[in-house]
Amino acid sequence: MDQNSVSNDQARFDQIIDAEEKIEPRDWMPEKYRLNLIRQISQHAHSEVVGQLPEGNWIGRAPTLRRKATLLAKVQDEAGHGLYLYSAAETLGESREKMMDDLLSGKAKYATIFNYPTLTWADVGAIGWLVDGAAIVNQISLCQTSYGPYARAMVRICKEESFHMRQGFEIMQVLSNGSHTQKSMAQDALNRWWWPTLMMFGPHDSDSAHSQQSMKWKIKRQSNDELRQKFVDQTVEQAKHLGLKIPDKDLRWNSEQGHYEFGPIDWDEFQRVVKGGGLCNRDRLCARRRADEEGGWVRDALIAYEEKRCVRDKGEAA
Ligand code: FAQ
Repeated sequence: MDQNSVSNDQARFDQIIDAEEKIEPRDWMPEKYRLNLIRQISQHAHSEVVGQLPEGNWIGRAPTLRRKATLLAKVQDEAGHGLYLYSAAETLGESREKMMDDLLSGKAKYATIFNYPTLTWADVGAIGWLVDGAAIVNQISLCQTSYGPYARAMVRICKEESFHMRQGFEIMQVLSNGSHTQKSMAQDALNRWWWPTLMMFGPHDSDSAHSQQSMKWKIKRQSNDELRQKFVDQTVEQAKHLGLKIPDKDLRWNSEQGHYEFGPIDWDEFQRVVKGGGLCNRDRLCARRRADEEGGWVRDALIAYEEKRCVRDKGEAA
């Protein structure tokens, strides 16, 4: 390709980004834009898929039939989100097999939050309220991302995530208004999930390796710190409504800024969990590897069926 056509392509790409239009799979895009998107979208997909495991742990022990049916539907939705996202990454030329291999070999990252254990039923409520709540704050922003297939997947996912958040909040509401023991369970879950949830938004802007370029390309529309602040501001009010206490002695309303100030995040813990040292990293990968092995026969059967159908169709066409 000559130099002129590359600069024309780049100019067209810049024009689409500036005009707030979407880059589509067949459009020219800078190689680094493509690779950065594959990185972010595939990590996001892995998070959805691994994210089924902490709550899946409670499907067999949900306290009522209604709770069980709702939880089943929620966990199934997360699998669906993974599929939309893997499909979006495939439009950038990445194969599903490569993404899966990277997850199963431990090479790929996924959100650290899913490496924490779900010890009580209240954790299911806390995940819906806090983890899905944080995911929505981030994903509403991503509905405006510059890559078309990712933006469209986000719109669909956000609709389902808001149902997830409501079911989690409702579990917390019932527990908070229940017996002393139930309220203590809800508080204990909030105590354990609060700080890891704040880590979901990624490192502070000053330490975020990808943010600057991703914001220029409009892959990310708001920074890690902006989104984290938005989440804190809305969630502190919700905790008050539940009568629960956010486990942060430095939390205070700053009326000049119109925001809650909060205490320091333990980034050493974040790095430890990213590197595989969380309580459940090993269990999560083992569970995904087992699922991959046990599902192998289904994939083989589907491929064999497809091959047979192609041979039959060719025969009929001849
Ligand atoms: N965990 O330069 P940045 C959900 C890594 S979905 C692990 O700031 P970026 C639904 C980052 O990858 C939750 N690693 O990176 C659900 C990078 O490493 P790399 C997932 C993290 O991409 C609910 C390095 O640190 N959501 O919860 C994390 O610009 C309930 C430097 O960071 C998404 O993925 C982390 N939390 O910003 C399911 C949303 N944070 O690649 C089941 C889409 C950062 O250089 C139950 N993703 N790192 O090796 C994003 O918005 C962005 O990727 C960020 C990170 C904001 C996560």
